[in-house]
Amino acid sequence: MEKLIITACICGAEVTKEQNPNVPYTVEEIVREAKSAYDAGAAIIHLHVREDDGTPTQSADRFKECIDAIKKELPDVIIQPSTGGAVGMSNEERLSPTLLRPEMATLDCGTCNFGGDDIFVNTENTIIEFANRMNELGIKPEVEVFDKGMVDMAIRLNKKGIIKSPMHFDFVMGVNGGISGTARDLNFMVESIPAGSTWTASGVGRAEFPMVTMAILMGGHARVGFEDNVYLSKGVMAKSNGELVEKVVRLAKELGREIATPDEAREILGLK
Ligand code: KMH
Ligand code: ZN
Repeated sequence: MEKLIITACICGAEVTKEQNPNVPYTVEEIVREAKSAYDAGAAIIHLHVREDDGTPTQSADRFKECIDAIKKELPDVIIQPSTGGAVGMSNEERLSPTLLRPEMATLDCGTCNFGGDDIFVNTENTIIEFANRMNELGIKPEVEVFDKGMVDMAIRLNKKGIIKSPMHFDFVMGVNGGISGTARDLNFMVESIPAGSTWTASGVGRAEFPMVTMAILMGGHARVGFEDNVYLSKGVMAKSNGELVEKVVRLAKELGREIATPDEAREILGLK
């Protein structure tokens, strides 16, 4: 089986220090968390950034500051900025980090409830606008899907040439408003994508490690991090993103999957 690419979603936009004091806000904290994840075996850092007080921002300047600081410590890591940002941000704001021409960025392929009164809005025209921007700038999209209809949207846009082949999906399972984090539903997602696609599974909260274990067994790739879950196991707070990545590495070892370096991940994902 292909080597396992581990993505660490170290920061997110919604999770706070109240939920886990190790959630990073400042540039120094973001570098610390990226380094802990990389040292443990992560090849990709899925990046959101914050103001020092924790407010989510999509400012290109703040992204540049964080990416430069991470790259100084970890020159070969793949950095994948979010274009999802936080609920309620404008499209222009969300697209800002693409101006830095990262190797990859997320492309959210549909609208869904996000708990309480929150709705994460991605109309068809938004998805097309974001995909076109990434094509122009040579950025490989990670197709973020929170529900099965979003897979179908990506396939429709792929047939029109708007999202290029081979597509790389991230199945975000267990969002309050999206598809549930169960083996049955992950299997449904995996069976729905075109041959030749690659995929990563991530699970929110308690679904994190079950989804990652399934991905290891099924030949997919794995995402963990504070954005999705702040616990190492039931009732045990993770001290760092690195601890979450270490657990994936242990599971992979037990189940016979080797871990991909960033350059091996570039090869698997067809990054330039
Ligand atoms: N924070 C969510 C509203 C992404 O990074 O592309 C969107 C999100 C997805 O996290
Ligand atoms: Zn994200």
